[in-house]
Amino acid sequence: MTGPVTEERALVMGILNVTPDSFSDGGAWFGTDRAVARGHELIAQGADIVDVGGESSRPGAEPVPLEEELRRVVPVIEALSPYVRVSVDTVKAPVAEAAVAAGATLVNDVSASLWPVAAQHGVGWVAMHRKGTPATMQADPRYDDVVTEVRDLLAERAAAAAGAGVPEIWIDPGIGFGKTLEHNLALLAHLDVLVATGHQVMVGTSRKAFLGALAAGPDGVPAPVGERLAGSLATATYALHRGAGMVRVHDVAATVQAASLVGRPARPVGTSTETEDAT
Ligand code: HH2
Repeated sequence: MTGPVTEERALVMGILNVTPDSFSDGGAWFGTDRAVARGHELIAQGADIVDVGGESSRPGAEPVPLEEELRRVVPVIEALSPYVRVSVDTVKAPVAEAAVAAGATLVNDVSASLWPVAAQHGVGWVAMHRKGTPATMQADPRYDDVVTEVRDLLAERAAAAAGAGVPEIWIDPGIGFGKTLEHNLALLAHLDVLVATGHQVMVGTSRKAFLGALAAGPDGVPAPVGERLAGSLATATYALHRGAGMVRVHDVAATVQAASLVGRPARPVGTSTETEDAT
């Protein structure tokens, strides 16, 4: 192998949480200098987009005041946007506006409601599905048919965004946002239903709680966030194989490698021209 076949793979969005309380890396990149340094690491690992967020959306997270969120994300976006495509992970229109002014060209919106901002500024938009708010969303979420309900909501919002002139639209099932383990697995298994809408699909499973539950030990204790790489890679690879065009991840280097395999066209056995690492 000579390295990732980047021109043949789907996009990998690297997560940069400039927060003290994110579920897997809270505090690790908090503060402008640390966050910018981490952003450059993600770029070096092959991230196509760096997703800068200043407010955790984990279950139970406290809302962050507007001024504080601006203080967290704007300088980081200004510093990174000359080097990589930057998205902003926010549900606040003024933060999205300031992020775009600072160089972001994609609004990653877990509330699926900020398309007017994207339309006004001619930038891309990710519409993610969630049920409820971080404070309450994991308290007994229920659906009659989770796949259809998620698809219908996202298709409706995406149509509104397209009508408003948003130049680039992604839809995202919102794994873990008001979803049980079974809901998450159903959405992944039926990702083709989202792909069939004709919109580009992105998926974020990285290190999420359902992977911990699936990897629980014999005592039933969920695998901690640091031990969810296998599940993260497996679900990202599966989502890409099922037609997602982008995955949002913490572990960029490993995911780039996995994504390169998925995008690689199969060749008949015996036609390989590669000589290194023949085993
Ligand atoms: N998940 C999280 C945050 N933003 N955006 C999209 N489009 N899709 C997702 O699945 C998604 C998202 C939650 O993960 P993380 O940013 O690591 O944690 P926190 O919200 O605690 O900062």
